[in-house]
Amino acid sequence: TEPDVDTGLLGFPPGFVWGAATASFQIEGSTTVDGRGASIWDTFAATPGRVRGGHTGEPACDHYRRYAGDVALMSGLGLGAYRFSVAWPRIQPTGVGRVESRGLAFYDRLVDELLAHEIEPVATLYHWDLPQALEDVGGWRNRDTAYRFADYAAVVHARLGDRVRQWTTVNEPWCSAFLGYGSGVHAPGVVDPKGALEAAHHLLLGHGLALRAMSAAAPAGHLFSIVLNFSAMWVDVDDEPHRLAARGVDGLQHRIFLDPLAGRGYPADVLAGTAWLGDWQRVVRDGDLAVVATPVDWLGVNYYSPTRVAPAPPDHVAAGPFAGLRGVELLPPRGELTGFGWEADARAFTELLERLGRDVAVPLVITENGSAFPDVVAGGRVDDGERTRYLVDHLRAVHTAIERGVDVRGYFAWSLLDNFEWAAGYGQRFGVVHVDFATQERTVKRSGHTLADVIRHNAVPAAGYRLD
Ligand code: GBH
Repeated sequence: TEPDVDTGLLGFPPGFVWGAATASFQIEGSTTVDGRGASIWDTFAATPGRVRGGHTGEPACDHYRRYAGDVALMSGLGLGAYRFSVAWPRIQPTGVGRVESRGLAFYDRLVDELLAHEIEPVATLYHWDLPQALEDVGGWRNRDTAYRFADYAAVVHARLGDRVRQWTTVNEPWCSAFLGYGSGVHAPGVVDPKGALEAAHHLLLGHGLALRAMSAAAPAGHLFSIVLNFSAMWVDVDDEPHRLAARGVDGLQHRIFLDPLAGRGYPADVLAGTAWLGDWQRVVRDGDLAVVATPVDWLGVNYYSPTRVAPAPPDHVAAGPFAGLRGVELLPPRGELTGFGWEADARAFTELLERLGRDVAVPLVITENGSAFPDVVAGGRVDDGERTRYLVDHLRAVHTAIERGVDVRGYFAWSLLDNFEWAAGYGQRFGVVHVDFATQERTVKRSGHTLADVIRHNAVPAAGYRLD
């Protein structure tokens, strides 16, 4: 449709939720205080060669101590919601049994501070910082971890549930399974393709068990979700081999989660395509699929970039994280790239959202979207034109999808702050707020000011990158 002629703005639906997202290990620091146990990311970062520059979870954004200032910053941006994650090893230092009240107290303070600023807390229970003690007995390759996760979820929900209404179980189980146990580029750094598939099932099982544990005790109005990482699979040629290659990657990234969550079980083509690795389905016990299919209220969509796919000889095993994938080649990104080398093309986002609008029965929330670029602070300002363009282009893509009938309820920018970017350390900056890690000084970037304008208008400009 045409933009409003007077304002040149593309308006979002009334009540659309605007927020920003972070994750515990990426921002908190204070990794050894208040009884916190070690997580797999502490171990991984302490292992030479794993994280660029030898960077660790210290000091990150020192958010554990600076949370009040950070909430004030959110308030200044006009955020209506804040998506954060709870560090399991702060709550249960060994992942099982004894609860550390000082860890819970931190999230209490954070939630109270958010509510005092009228910012809705959206809590994620697992954003990759598994207690190391659980990894020592097999981590997500061990079925027991799913039960431990449900116990932990119930503890956090019981403590914060009087104030937190929005809950996500697991962030991007694909990354935990396939980067953690497939390619090993994320913690715990294991290369075991069959184990990655088993981990994927245990993550889904943990999600379902946690949902059941929480909703059994939940007051009316609590909303539960899972967050998946999505891409659009792009091919150069529209023929059968290319379509099949794209479908193969889509299967191992998307449908391996979407289908069981929707009660359809694991997709037949994924089972057939991965059988050569061995019978990973032996870990799927009677009743598991019903637990996994426990309904969610909304689906979290994390989106960054499209994926380029091409067919390869049938026995060719693609390098990288897609455990079990044969006959497919992942092509390098092209065109405009972000500082991380990821392709920036907002059309893929609209395409993905329309596809999810067709295939997913619940409303969607964009729980992460953003880009990494090196920023320069000059005269107290950060003029991140590229990130600003990425942001506005991707918001227009969301707007288009909504116009075409996709039920998208909110958008969370990744990320509020520059932070510990996993295997890339502090070298990749995703924040709409710049962080000087030496001084911990925060500077709102041009992208942050633009996000604030978007929120104030509940609209994006139809053309160009300025609102006022
Ligand atoms: C998210 O993961 C995380 O939830 C968040 O913690 C993180 O900081 C943020 O993204 C930025 O990384 O490797 O070139 O083939 C996103 C994970 C990003 C994984 C895109 C796959 C494919 C690009 N995905 N990536 S490439």
